[in-house]
Amino acid sequence: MASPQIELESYEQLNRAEDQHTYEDITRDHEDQKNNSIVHEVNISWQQWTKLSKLEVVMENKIALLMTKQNISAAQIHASITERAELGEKIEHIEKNYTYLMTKQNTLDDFITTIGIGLISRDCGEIYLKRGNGIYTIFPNSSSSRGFEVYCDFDSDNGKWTVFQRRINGTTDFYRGWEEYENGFGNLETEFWLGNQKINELTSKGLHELRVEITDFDGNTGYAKYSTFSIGNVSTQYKLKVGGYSGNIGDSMKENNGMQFTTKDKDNDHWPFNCGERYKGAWWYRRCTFANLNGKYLEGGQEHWTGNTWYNWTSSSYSMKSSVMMIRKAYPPG
Ligand SMILES: [Ca+2]
Repeated sequence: MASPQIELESYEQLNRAEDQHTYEDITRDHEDQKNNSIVHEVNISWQQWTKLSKLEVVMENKIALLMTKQNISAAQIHASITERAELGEKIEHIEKNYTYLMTKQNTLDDFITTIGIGLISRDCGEIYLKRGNGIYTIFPNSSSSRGFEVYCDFDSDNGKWTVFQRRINGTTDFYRGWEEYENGFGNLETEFWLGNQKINELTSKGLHELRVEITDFDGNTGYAKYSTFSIGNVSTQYKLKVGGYSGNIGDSMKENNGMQFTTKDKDNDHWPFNCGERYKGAWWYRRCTFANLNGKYLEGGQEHWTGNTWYNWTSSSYSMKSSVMMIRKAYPPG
């Protein structure tokens, strides 16, 4: 960097030199400058003009290109805006469809729930998908998830019967104690007692009717129907309520109405001794009974009070070849 003192000296020298210029010098310098400037202008025009023209064309082309690009950008922006608008419409459409489908799904869910509740059968009268007579799972207590298997009869007397007792060939021993009668035993396809707990559960709500079918060893069949049937829970000792007889084998259960259940190990009867032991069965004995369908299975039409008897049909202690006891919901007339 030059010192300010040197700069000042140079400036003063220059001033002194200028002071020495004569008028002629000044005039000549002026003329020279004028000529030089003309030459200078001409020189620029000739050297640069072509270049400038070319540059101008290039610039114009570039401007044109930029304009095109700008137009393309504008078009693209416009297209984007249009696309966005279309996309917005599509989204709106999808949202509407979604709302509609959700409504449909809710309706369908309600329908399935209704059908689902409908498909839960409380007894054989509510089986929708019937596969003929046989074993089905029912849920007698709709507020509980506990279901159990029963045998359904859809043929006898307009069907819908839930079977709770069957004897056909004597392969199952029916001379059993309280607990087994309470919980049930045997094979639902052949011989069984469904169980007092389950019979109570089945008959504790609504009215039920009872149908008894018996067959002797000569192939004769008969039935007894009771318009009222239920048994109480364990606290009542599974007390029987039965009445409203109709049929063709006589009312052999009249004496059992209002009685508690008796087994060989639990005496709830009105007889001084145990009717269960005496009759080799388990029943709603009073001072014993006219019906003893859980008695011994005796072959070939034997007569004995310990047998599978229905006194009012034969006026004897004839032991039946088969017996079936079943219930279904009874609807009050009208
Ligand atoms: Ca007794």
